[in-house]
Amino acid sequence: MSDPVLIIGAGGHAKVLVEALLAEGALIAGMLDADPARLGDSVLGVPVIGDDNTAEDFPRDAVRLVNGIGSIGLPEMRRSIFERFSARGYRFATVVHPSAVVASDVELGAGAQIMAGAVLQPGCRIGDNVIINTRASVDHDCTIGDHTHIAPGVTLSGGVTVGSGCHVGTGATVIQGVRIGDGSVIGAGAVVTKDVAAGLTVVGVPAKVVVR
Ligand code: JB3
Repeated sequence: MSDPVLIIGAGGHAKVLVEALLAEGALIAGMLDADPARLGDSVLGVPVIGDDNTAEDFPRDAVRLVNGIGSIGLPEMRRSIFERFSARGYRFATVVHPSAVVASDVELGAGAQIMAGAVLQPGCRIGDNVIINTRASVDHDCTIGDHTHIAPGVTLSGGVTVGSGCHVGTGATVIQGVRIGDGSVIGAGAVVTKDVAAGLTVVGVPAKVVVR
């Protein structure tokens, strides 16, 4: 990484990103948080320097952003941060923790975040603003749509397609070849054995629809 990065948010997800960025050797210019009470805090030694307006103090071509807003359900706030700053001409850095295993041909979208211990096998395509969280395993030829969060410990078998704006909850398993539609939520620990249409929430083993 060459340009310094600014992290949007200073909560739990941002803290894990700071650790990954420091491990990558990135230069972190600071963190921006909407909560004025956070101004002056530091996270693993990185200062909170302002809110989103503070980004204007940095020329767009001399800094890259890291989206530190996570999600525990649909990633709408995270998506909105990415779209709002992208529309204003900012670039988002990809983050790949050095302990992640990323096959040589994997395609990573703008701002994709691959956290510690994740494994991405050959043929995978990871969209913009995606989180592949701690120790998630994404096997060969999977496609993950923009803004989707693959939570810690998820297992995706080969050839799985996950749409955009989805949440695949902690420890869920998706068997090979399954397609998950845009905006779906997969509950923590679910085992998904069949395709899931767009906009559904499924839970359980085997996973069943609970919200349409
Ligand atoms: O499950 C895991 C491993 N991580 C979760 C992550 C994926 O999602 C984590 O446990 C949390 O559930 C969640 O992390 P996140 O998004 O960091 O949540 P939280 O710890 O609540 O921190 C959110 C921070 O973002 C707060 O400090 C807010 O003030 C700040 N914030 C909210 N909206 C914002 C904005 N900051 C900026 N700059 N701009 C905003 O619009």
